[in-house]
Amino acid sequence: MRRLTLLLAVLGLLAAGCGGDDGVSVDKPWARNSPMMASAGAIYMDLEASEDDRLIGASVDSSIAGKVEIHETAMMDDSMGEEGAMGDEGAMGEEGEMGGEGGQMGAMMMREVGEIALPAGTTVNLKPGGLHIMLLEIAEPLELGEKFDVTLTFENAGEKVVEVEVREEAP
Ligand SMILES: [Cu+2]
Repeated sequence: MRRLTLLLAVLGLLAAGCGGDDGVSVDKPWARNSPMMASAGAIYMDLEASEDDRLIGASVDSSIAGKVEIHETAMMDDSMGEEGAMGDEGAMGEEGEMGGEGGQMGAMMMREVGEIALPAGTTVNLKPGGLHIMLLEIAEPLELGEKFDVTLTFENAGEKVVEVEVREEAP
């Protein structure tokens, strides 16, 4: 029994070591045009840090987009209303509740979050309807199959360049 425990501990260490050499591993990066804004796009991926880290910035070549921000999409609720960014909260709230199945977009809002926390060993998903890297002022609509580089900046792991492919849905 003792030996089995030791073996499991060793396997655990090996597993933890995999892919953690460069600090943050990036899986399944992809991008698409924003369904809501003609001049915008979004990048999604899975991030996992081997030690606590934070994604603090991202950039792409200016031929792809003029501006890159870290965003989060969330269902609009009372706490977002309190921020008052949109003003006229009462009207917005009612609109959202009336939306029903066809009005889901009306109840979704996104905001700039500036950074994404990456707790050690936890996979953080950037995905439609959640966290994403927003491409603003895109020069031309992204074309399916097109590939481009995004430079990710991590607080501890530093910069990492990742190639993303434009797709209709997650790989
Ligand atoms: Cu966004």
